[in-house]
Amino acid sequence: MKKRALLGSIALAGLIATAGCNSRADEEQPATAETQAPAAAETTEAAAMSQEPEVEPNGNIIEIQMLTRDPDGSGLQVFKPRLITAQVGDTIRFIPTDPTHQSSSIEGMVPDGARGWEGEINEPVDYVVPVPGIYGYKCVPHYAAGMVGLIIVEGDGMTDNLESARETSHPGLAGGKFEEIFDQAQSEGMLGS
Ligand SMILES: [Cu+2]
Repeated sequence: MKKRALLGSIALAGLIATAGCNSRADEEQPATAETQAPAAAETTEAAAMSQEPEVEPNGNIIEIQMLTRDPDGSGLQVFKPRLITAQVGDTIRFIPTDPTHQSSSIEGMVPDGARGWEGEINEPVDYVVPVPGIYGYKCVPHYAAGMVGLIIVEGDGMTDNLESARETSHPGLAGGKFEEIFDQAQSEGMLGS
C-alpha cells in the first residue's frame, strides 16, 4: 500500500513537471507553435506557383529584408523597408536575413488580376508584381506582432483596391502598423493625388 502510494505520487510529480514544461514552452512561442506547421504544409504548392511569374519580369529587383530586430531602430520583427513603390514587372525579393520569418500576401489586400504569394519560413521569395495596385503582406508567425508591409505598384488603377485594402482587418498590432504605413504612403504622395 505504502509503496504504491509513493509510486503514485512520483508519477503525479512527473506529470506535473511535464505539464509545467509544456505550458512554459507554449507560453513562450504560442504564435509560432500554432502557425508554423500548417503554414509549412500549405506553402509548398504556393511557393512552386510563385516561381512562375504572372508577367514577364523586367529585370529590376527590389529587396526587402526579413528581420528579427531592425538595426536602425527599436523595431522588432520587421520587413525592411516595409513600404515601397514598384512598377509592373519588378521582382520583389524577400530575403530571410534573420531566421523564423516568411512572407505571404494578405487576402483582401491584393488587386484583382494578381495571384499573390506565400513563402516558406527561412526561404527567399521572388514575386513579380503583375498589375498596378495595393499589395499588403505579412509574416505569418509574426502577423499579430505587426510584421507587415505594403507594396504600391504604380500605374492605371493603382488605387482601385485602396479602400478595400485599408478596410481589411488584422490581428493584434498589425492593424495599427498598417494605419501607420498607409498614413506614411499618403503623406509622401505615394498614393497619387
Ligand atoms: Cu516574422
